[in-house]
Amino acid sequence: MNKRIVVLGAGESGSGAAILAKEKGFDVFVSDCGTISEPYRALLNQNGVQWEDGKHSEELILNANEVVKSPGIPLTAPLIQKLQAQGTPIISEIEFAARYTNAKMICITGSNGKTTTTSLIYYILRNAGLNVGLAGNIGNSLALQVAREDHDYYVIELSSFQLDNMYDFKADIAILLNITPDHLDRYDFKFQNYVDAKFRITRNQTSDDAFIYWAEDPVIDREMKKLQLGATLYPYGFSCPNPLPVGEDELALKGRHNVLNSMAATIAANVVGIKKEVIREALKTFQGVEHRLQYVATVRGVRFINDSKATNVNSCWYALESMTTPTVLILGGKDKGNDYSEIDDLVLKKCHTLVFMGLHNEKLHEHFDRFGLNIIDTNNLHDAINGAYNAAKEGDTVLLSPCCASFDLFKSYEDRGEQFMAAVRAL
Ligand code: UMA
Ligand code: ADP
Repeated sequence: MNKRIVVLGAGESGSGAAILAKEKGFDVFVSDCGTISEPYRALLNQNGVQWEDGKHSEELILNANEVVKSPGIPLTAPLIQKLQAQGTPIISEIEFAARYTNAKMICITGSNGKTTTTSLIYYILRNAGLNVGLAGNIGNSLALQVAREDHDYYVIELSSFQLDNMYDFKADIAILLNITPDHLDRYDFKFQNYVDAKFRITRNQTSDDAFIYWAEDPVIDREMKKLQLGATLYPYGFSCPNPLPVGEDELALKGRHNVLNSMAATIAANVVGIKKEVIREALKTFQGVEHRLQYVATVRGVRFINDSKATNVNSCWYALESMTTPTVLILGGKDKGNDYSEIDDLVLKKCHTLVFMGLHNEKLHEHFDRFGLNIIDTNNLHDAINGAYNAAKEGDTVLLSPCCASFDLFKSYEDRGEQFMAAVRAL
């Protein structure tokens, strides 16, 4: 009998894993407790994959030889606990997909800057003419690409959720950008659990592999003093030798954090062996990624910036740090166990108005009301933008950098950013 692989969740990750498992000849079953969206349903049907949705039928799941878990499903889910208790191996889609490719794996993790740095590295490798795929938390299933395409390199953005269930996987090049509190609701509200998940990116690395990390990050620095890693180490930062082949002012991406992201990308490209001229040109021309400190428009002298992807406090810190004018900050949404004190100094230095935009603004009031700033309380985008616009003077910036996830009022951070930009353009 064929080995039975059960895939839990049929979004981008699970559907891709199911297609690859089917292609490799396993007995595959997909179970999703929600409604499988139409494109994924069609993909599964076209490939003859058996599935169910609206439930997790234990009798069809607990008999698996191995389970591929979608990253959005928490380890605390009762079904996962049951599988663990009976000793069924549970792996991530990345772990599964990597078994079926010999491509070089360039993996990027960190609390902030993953998508930007992943996209930049992909851009450099493409410009160098390499056969490269872009995968992982950036939104593309690695498994589907391994099933359908044949790349020599993959640039893979890894979330802590994906790293949680990776065991034998090895990154040829691993990058750790920074570690600040995020997703604590998934880590028992213990920061160290999240730190440990991030460091799983170095698992199985040997001296033939590269570990590129931001040496000035206090959390990374503390861990590096504790750990004995097998990889060849490439620390970077403002206190390390400067790897950039261009001046900071020539970088297409602006802001101090992007200097760091560009350093990490440059070192990765050097390790791959890409010519300096190609790296230089790419750093000068890379267009950046939407919803990250994205300029929207200037209306009556007020600049509007969409930083909807700032879903934690640290990313908002970098956004505020890069502000050069008085600022009206729009923040709020689904709180993930945030500690707002990290941005206190910058809020006091740069902002005259805070606009709270969320269904539950109590925690924001509790933290920020005592500062004596102008506070505007809203529970929808329309009121938030109008409030911000009325409070802003000519020359000010209205910055949407919410520190929070978007799911209380929006479908996703992209949806929040799109709606914000459309509303600004309609002012
Ligand atoms: N589901 C179950 N059982 C459960 C819970 C959920 O069946 O107990 C089902 C849902 O009904 C849904 C499916 O699981 O149909 C969704 O799975 P998922 O949440 O893992 O989402 P995917 O579409 O598979 O996308 C995932 C990543 N999502 C998350 O980690 C939440 C995507 O990252 C990633 O791009 C994709 O795999 C491919 O690797 C997104 C993300 O938000 C961008 N990541 C977080 C972040 O960046 O902060 C970590
Ligand atoms: P991620 O994929 O890790 O969420 P993104 O590249 O999408 O990272 O950026 C998320 C947010 O973090 C954006 O607001 C962006 O401006 C900010 N950011 C980007 N790089 C860094 C960095 N190195 N440190 C802190 N914040 C960053």
